Amino acid sequence: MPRYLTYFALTLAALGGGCSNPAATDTSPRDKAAASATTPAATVHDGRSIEITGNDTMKFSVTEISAKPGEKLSVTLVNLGTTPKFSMGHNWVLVLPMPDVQPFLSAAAEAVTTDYVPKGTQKDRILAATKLLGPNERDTVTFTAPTTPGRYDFFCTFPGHYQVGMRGVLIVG
Ligand SMILES: [Cu+2]
Repeated sequence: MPRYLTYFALTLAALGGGCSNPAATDTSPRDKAAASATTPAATVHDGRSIEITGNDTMKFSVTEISAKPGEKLSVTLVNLGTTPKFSMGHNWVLVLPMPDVQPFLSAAAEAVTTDYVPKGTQKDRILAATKLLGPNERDTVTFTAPTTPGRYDFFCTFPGHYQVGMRGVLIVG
């Protein structure tokens, strides 16, 4: 409590009350207004916001997302782990349905220079992707859900993380 308020309170106490003192009720709303003015506004993204965390256990906090066809979504991935990015980076990559995900994962594992995001034809299968994140980093990707109802897999393309279970599904319907 600021010193002048302490003094004010003590003065009121000394006077034996203050519940009905108009000065006291005047002060409170003004303080609240000042406090909210200095509170930073929340970051606004387009579309429905979905926050997903990942950590050193190589799992996503959200493994199923439902969306309407063509709905605008804003996915934020937060890496809450502590292991350095070069050995435990995480990203969130949404892909088109494919008969076998293995070729995609192999291409991703080899794409060291592009943060494990594959190039060429495999890249064309990506619908949305965040950056590869180290500890305490976050990234948001805004995209439009496919207009075709169905199940769209998402996962982390850091080598081995899909296999451990760092994956989930976007259900459009
Ligand atoms: Cu990962």
